[in-house]
Amino acid sequence: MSNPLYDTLFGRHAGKTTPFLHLENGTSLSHADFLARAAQLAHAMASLGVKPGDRVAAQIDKSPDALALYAACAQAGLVFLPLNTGYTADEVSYFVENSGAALFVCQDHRRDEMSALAQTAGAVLETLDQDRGGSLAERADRQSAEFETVARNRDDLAAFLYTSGTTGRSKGAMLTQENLLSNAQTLAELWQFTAQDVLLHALPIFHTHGLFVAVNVTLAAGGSMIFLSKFDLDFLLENMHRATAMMGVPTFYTRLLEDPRFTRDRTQHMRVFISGSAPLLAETHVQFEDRTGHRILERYGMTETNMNTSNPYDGERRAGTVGFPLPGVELKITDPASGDALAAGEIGQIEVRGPNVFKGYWEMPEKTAAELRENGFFITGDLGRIDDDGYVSIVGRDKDMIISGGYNIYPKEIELLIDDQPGVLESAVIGVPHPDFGEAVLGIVVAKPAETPESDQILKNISTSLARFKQPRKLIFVRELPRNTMGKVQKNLLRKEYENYTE
Ligand code: MCA
Ligand code: AMP
Repeated sequence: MSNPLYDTLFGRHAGKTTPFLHLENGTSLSHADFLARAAQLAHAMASLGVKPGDRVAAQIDKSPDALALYAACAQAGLVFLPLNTGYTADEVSYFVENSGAALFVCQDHRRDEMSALAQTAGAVLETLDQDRGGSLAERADRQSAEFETVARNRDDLAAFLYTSGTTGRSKGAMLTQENLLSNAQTLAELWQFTAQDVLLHALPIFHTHGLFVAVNVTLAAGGSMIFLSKFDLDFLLENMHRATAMMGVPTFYTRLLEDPRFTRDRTQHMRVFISGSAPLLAETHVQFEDRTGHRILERYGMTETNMNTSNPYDGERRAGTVGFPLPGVELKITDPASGDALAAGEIGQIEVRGPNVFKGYWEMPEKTAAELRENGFFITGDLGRIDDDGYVSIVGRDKDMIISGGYNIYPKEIELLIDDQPGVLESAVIGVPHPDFGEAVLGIVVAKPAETPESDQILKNISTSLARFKQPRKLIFVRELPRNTMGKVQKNLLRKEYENYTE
């Protein structure tokens, strides 16, 4: 019986005793050991009554066990739903409930905090920690290291990733085996990954970039990873000579460039540096080449689509562009009002179609219909242009979204919380330039007449409902928000007014 995702990414490495994960403590884990652990975790989940097709939500620290949980879900035919460890219990409760997760795996130290929400959602609660600790790890320790792979086909769901919207509640993007597999294989080939590659992996594994791009591409090629629990500049610099490739958000590259220890010598052994998730400034691209001789390879993707475009591996990597549509992916620029395709060079909304495009939003047929056309094209919400040579550039966003350090933040979610605070009439949340994170979150607030709400109190109140990285760095009080004739807040004017704001 076959299970394309498991067989292609994991199963074919069975029995290999060569290292798969090189860990920070100097030890390594072979493919065989990794797969044995995945099998134990698959048994552990089955013993808890979790069945093929069930969702498994996981808010756990990055570790070999956390990655093995992903492999275990693939092998057992479960839908993996990874969650940012920064999310508060309020945020998590929505995901667990909305997805109907059968199992919720959290960090051991947060078990008490999470137990009520798991119970309300009807999910079994287990814990998993970095060093094989936690109740699920202990249960797995007692299981067999061989698990009979559950049959799946390419159209079956493999993962749910939640992505917020401009109107409020997060949507669960349903990704199939085909979505993940086709993208991993295409990228591995395009970027010429082989079994000899060693990827410096410092990204979180709860988002598309760290999990489906970095991990799946490495697995598709049979390579290995230097697997950091989080971004650590010193460790990266010290270990770069052992690696051949790196993937990161632009903040990774600007941080490296800020450090004088990051020299041409240190990058000699590297084959490729890949960037995505947020715009890479053309000046960073140029600075990077001046310092190291390497031209960063920038690509563009989304939670709903995995990767859509990439600069070429062999051809010219053009700064300020995200390259060409991937093989098998169609991309067009359309008029946001009519949906008609625009001529080359014109700016419009980016639409994509291909085996990478998701199946829709979980139990949200209207939202799915609004963004995923019947003909298969997905409306990305990004604004772009294709130049005469076919390179795609992203010139802006039709959606109201902030990208901070590679994390996407939807202002609406924050505005709703601020607007609920005593003494607040209304608010607008915007992204302003930030030297490290690219953009930082700023809240512009209007108080109710004759009221004087306290900034610190508002920030404190909303902090229990909002991950730290989403919380505004500061609130600025104004008498009124600029509006157009339709009454819509003109965020472009606010962004212009506060563009030189520094913390
Ligand atoms: C941490 N902090 C942040 C961020 N990260 N604030 C705003 N934006 C952030 N991204 C805050 C913390 O809450 C803390 O606040 C302070 O900064 C220091 O935290 P620390 O953990 O030390 O930060 P760090 O480890 O240096 O993290 C920065 C980081 C990290 C390495 C840039 O955010 C990161 O790994 N980002 C990658 C995100 C990613 O993988 N995106 C891919 C999404 P305080 O001190 O005030 O408490 S997938 C995607 O977008 C699509 C599909 C694609 O195309 O890839
Ligand atoms: P998400 O699906 O929430 O992870 O975020 C995807 C969004 O990140 C895209 O719609 C783009 O707006 C943005 N993005 C990803 N890669 C790039 C890139 N290379 N340049 C500019 N924006 C990017």
